[in-house]
Amino acid sequence: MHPTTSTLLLLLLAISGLALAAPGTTLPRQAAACPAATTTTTTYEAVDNKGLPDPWKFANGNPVATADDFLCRQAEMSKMLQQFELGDLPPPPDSLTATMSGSSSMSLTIKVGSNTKTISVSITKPPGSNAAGGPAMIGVGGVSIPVPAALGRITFGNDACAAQSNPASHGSGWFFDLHGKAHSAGATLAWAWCVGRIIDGLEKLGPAKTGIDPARLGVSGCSRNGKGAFMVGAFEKRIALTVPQESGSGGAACWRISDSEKDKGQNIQTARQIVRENAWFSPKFTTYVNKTTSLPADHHFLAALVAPRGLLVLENDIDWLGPVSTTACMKAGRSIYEALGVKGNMGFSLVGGHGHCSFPSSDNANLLSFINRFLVGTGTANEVEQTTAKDAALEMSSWVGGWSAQPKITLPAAA
Ligand code: MCU
Repeated sequence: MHPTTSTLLLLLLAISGLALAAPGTTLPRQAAACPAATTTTTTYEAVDNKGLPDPWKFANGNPVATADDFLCRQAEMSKMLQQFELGDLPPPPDSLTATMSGSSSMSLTIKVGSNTKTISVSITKPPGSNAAGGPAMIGVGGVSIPVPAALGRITFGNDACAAQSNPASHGSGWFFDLHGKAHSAGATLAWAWCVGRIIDGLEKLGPAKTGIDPARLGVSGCSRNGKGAFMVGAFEKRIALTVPQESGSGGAACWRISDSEKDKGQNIQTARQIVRENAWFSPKFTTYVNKTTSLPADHHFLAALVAPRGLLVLENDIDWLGPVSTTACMKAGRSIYEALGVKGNMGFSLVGGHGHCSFPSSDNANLLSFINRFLVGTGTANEVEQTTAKDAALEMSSWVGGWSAQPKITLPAAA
């Protein structure tokens, strides 16, 4: 039997449908940047705001109503976080060269002004990857989540980029060798910049040499390195999937909510404690840690910066990490994804009863669905919003009750 024109057409449609579903084309990427003309403010005022800052209002009070507005609000959120707590994110380096030594080590030579550093990065190619390369997970100091064997792995030695022993670590590491010891960046933001250089190297060498498709990179890390993984996803837009694990305070928790929990007698890490413990944040942050209600940006904005890309936030019910704070903060973050019509691109899972950084097997399917959706390019992500924190304890209306009505924004189609 000869195929009719309509069956041929159907066949063609099916083929083009398959082509559209190919990995790399279905992954939500960061949309375009904010049109430059609308980003005029370079420094922001402190606020006096008990509730979480309203994502739907610019600092000047203007509403955030369109896709362009949102992209510009993201730029504003990024600058605010840098100004108040993280320090400055430098531009890309003046030059970067990359070479592979053997099949599992990439060497980068990076030049900023008159400073030059050469670093090596350990890479495990995705098994059987072809010239197009496969997906890979970047581990900030390694990963503590089960990464499927089909993925490549990149170990980011974050301590060498910016040290994290104590507050006096600020200024140590190859980030500071390049930018100067007095650079304002806290370690977690420095790590985001350093990961950006690894991605530069992967892009320069190309998938045929590295085995990795730089458009299909995930990032994860646990605890202090989970704070880092969140910053990497928020500030490095080439990351397709961000999985911060048990990042707690300084990661998925909001500063204001942690302070409020502390005031209720919880043994929870707060901003004023964290700057005395380590160099994760900028020295600039010390000005605000005793009055977190003055911050124009809190950590629900980290989720807003990752949006619309894949984000799966994993938490634990350990008091110090702030289960109420991480849940309420990330609920607020997820409502931002919702306004963008991509609520499912962000998941939040707080499962208790397991050791710190030991991944609970009950989350296996959720994690796999996010990896498949955002890195492999197959299937749909599970709908994930679960927590042991009780609704009443979350007091959501006191955190987001003062926000403008949630807009409906459609970001431009992925490039
Ligand atoms: C949850 O991350 C940190 C926490 O912020 C610190 O206060 C504590 O000392 O260490 C945690 C961690 O990194 O554990 C491995």
